[in-house]
Amino acid sequence: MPAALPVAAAARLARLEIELPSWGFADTGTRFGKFLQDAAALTLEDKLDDAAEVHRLTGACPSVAIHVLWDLPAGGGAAALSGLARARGLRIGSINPNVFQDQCYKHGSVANEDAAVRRRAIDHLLASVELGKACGSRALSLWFADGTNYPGQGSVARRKRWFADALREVHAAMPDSMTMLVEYKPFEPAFYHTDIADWGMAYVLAKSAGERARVLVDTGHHLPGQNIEHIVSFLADEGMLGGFHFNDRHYADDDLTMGSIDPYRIFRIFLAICEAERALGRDLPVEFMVDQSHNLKPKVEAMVQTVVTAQELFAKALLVDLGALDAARARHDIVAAEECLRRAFATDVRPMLAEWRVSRGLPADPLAAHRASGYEARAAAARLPRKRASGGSYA
Ligand code: RM4
Ligand code: MN
Ligand code: MN
Repeated sequence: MPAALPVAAAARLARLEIELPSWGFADTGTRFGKFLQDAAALTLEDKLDDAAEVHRLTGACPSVAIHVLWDLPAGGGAAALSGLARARGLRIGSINPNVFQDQCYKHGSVANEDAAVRRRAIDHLLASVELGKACGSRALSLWFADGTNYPGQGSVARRKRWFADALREVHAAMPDSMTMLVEYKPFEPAFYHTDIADWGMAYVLAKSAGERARVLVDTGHHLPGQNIEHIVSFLADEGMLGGFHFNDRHYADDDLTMGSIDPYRIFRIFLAICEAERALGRDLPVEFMVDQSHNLKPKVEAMVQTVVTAQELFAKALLVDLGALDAARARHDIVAAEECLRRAFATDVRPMLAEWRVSRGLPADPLAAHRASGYEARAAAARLPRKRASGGSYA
């Protein structure tokens, strides 16, 4: 294996942009409790400051995903939003509507039996399109909590049609520059059936919504044993892979740091991307986003760790000799094919990445640079007095 990153791999890695979630910097908890951190962000400005710090350290995170009601509880403010991001060297990334927290959504949003609630949910989605237009966002990222808890509670087919109608209406309102991302999740908060439970349902709804709708793969949203890289390859080959929400899991939708539990899985997902890009002859037009809430780790540290991990695992995937892999496949040499993966995965890419970062004017070790910068202590000093007064916000 090479001592420095091969030129093409270094160039591709430099084009890997990872979108950070605003909600990853705020105090969050579990359904049993929420433990506040002195330096956790309270306001949208704090969240953008934190995201800018991660971008300064890694050079890889120029955009921030917005969760509409968590970041703009009062609504509006789109013009100010892009200005706030721009002032920090960032741009606004995906817009994430919220049709799950208000009391009216107790029995669902666009699949609610009550037409007035369905209308209200669609109106919020349409307002989110307008927000995205105003701040130049290129993605409307949709996740729905809709589902049922008990057999007989809902008509699956009728709910499916309501979903299809809603997504079509929202798609029709999107500008050409915007992609609709349809996220799936097998369960939680619903425990019997979830309306968009897997990639197949997301695919069907995206197809019926319109030509700029794609599937979003959240790596934490699969039942145990699911082969995620298979889904990624399949969707990419269909031109229906829209993006990722990266995180790791052990049991359910745990939102743990990417690669902390199963780095080989993330490596295989990146390899699926490398193979799809080779077939396509260019970079896949997908959004690489993080969806994590670090309720115990310091937020900025966890996010830096995430980005560095993503770069390491993508670099390892870029080291796979795809020519040798195909040659081994052609002669049915299973062991040689698997060894192509194992050799690349076992390579310690950290020295190569340190050198690559320095050559780009970035800290060799972003996490160490962050710890040495005093950012956390400064953020805590500035935020703690405000936090005492307000008690913190959920996200
Ligand atoms: C979901 C899903 C969405 C996120 C919500 C809050 O599990 O991952 O992407 O916006 O949580
Ligand atoms: Mn997600
Ligand atoms: Mn999730």
